[in-house]
Amino acid sequence: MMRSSNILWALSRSGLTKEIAPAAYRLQSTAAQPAASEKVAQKEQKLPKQAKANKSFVMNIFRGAAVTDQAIPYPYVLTEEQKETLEMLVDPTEKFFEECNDAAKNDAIERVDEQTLEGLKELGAFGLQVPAELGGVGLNNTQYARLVEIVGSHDLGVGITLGAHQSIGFKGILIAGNPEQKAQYLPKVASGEQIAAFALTEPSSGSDAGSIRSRAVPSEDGSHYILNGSKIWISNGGLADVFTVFAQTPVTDPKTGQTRDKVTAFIVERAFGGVSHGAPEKKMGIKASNTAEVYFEDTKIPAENVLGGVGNGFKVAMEILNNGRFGMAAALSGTMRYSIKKAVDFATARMQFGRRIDSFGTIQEKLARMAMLHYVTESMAYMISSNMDSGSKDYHLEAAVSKCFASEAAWAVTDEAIQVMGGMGFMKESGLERVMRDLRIFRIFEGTNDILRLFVALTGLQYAGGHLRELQQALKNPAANMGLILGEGTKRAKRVIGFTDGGNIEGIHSNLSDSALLLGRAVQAFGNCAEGLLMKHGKGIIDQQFFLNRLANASMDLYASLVVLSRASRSLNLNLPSASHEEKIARVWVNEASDRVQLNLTAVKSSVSHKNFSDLEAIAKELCAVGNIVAERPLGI
Ligand code: MYA
Repeated sequence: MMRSSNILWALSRSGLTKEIAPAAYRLQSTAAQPAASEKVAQKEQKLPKQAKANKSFVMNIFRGAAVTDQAIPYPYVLTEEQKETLEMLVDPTEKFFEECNDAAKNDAIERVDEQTLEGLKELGAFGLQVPAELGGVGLNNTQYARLVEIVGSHDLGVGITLGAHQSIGFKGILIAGNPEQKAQYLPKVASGEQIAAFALTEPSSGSDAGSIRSRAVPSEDGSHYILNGSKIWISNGGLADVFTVFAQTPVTDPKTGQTRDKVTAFIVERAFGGVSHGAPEKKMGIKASNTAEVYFEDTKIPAENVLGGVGNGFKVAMEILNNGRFGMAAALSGTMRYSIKKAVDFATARMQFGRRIDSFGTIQEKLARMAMLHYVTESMAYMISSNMDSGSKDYHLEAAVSKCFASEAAWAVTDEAIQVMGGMGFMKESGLERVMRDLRIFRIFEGTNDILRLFVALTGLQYAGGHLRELQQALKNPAANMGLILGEGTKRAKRVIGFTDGGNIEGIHSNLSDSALLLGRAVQAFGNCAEGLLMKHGKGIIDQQFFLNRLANASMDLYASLVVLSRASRSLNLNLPSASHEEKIARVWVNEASDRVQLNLTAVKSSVSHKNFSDLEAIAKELCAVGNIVAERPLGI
């Protein structure tokens, strides 16, 4: 009686009649454009997503559930044969980067040295995931991650050349291409004979990927399209022979007969004509990689080069990006290894005040934190690659989290490595200055971390909203939905009244049981907070970015905690030599992460934070109204 009345209380307060609309997380400035505001209105009319089964841990924490199927035990997917193949590839790749590639030279000449490019082609590095029968190496995501890690530890500029080519450039052909498209294009891109690029971003369309203006109009006989438009900041844009291009195309709805523009993906060859590019961009980092504007002027594309179906281009773009994001975590865990090794080598050799500096607590804390950030990133990369290799489709939020986490962790780690090395770290010859410059872009491209945080929070809330709504529907006919009400409803009601089942996470090694409990409780608190936000704001939550960012940060900490607990448990179970080291990392991580989660959840709930948020909003508005710093100079002159 008590329980069900609490469910009803929760639902009556849920505001679900207001319903959470699909994620319309564009920035307000873009919503002011007529096309965008029309799009937002269309979105708001859509009904919320119904509850769907989803195995993603990150998705499910938004309803307070710790779904660990994809995470515990820590997945290991390689067969003996795949492991042997990988072993055969790791040493030559390491050797190639150590002996044949010169990252400093590539950075200085602002391109990848010809010999390096040729060597990489010979190694098969341009077609790592292309099936062997189409001329590639045929690696799965996990094998690919291990090789990408090597690239990331040596030369991020080369990494972007390779990544823009295969992680996004021709990935669309690999995952959405038909057999003819695969047979036609994959052998040439796999060998490196043709370089590929991904052309989505435009001058007026960055994070708001759906608002692109390039347009492809079908010919009357339907045999081809004529493409016009320009793309900016295209990695490999000046080198590529084959582009995955996104453009608006007119699409007629068979039901209403109405025609409106929808995004379509095309495979465009430079040889089709009308394709040109600008000069290589002058950049802060990843200078060795080519970045250029690309122009399409009356480019004639055969109709059979539509990729993934007419009007499906936005989904194709998202799938390509989702699919490639774990690669960034893999590459950057390699970069972190490089930076940490530099810092450790220095700290164990440098004498100050009569002692090696690694004996000081200040340096110890820095090194330990660097190792923790690396451990989380590496654990995420291989967990996600394994999930993808096991056929999971429920990894998009995890991939977005890993991209944000890795890019921020690698920045923090390299920054601290420079700090440990002091003046020496600041010198070019330390090899960290280039890495620091190279790393800055990783928080910006492949979806800015800001947009990805909103993507994670809003997608999670949308999912939780679907579950709440399902329960609301079920309560209209309790007799027919007793199972759902008793299952979902009781769990939710228990959380709402603060009566939990202990919130433990099953399958974690007993040495880490306290940490597992902390994580379980934090997940429940997170679910309460997320549902509370839904109940309070309904679809208005879309505009509450101060709250959404805090939810996203907490969700990142929760996923990070899960991956380290799972990986350390595996190491303990296998009695690996590093198990006790990993156990310590996991324990400290979860203790500190659970404190940060609480802080973020408190910020969502507390009136002091709410006042802070409205003050922050006002400060920013005042700054923008004045167009500069508002506070008078202390000297008045
Ligand atoms: S490439 C350019 C990168 N650009 C971006 O990443 C653009 C970022 N923007 C977006 O992702 C979207 O526009 C956002 C949504 C997220 C803002 N997965 O109405 P909507 C669905 C699956 O919310 P919008 C570069 O940087 C959604 O559910 N589905 O959309 C080069 C909805 O479905 P439905 C998704 O508000 C870097 C529909 O789409 C996703 O317009 C070079 C509409 O959604 C998703 N993620 O915007 C890197 N998002 O209609 C090189 C939305 O069914 C690689 N949806 O409700 C380096 C690799 C490492 C090195 C490797 C070495 C070898």
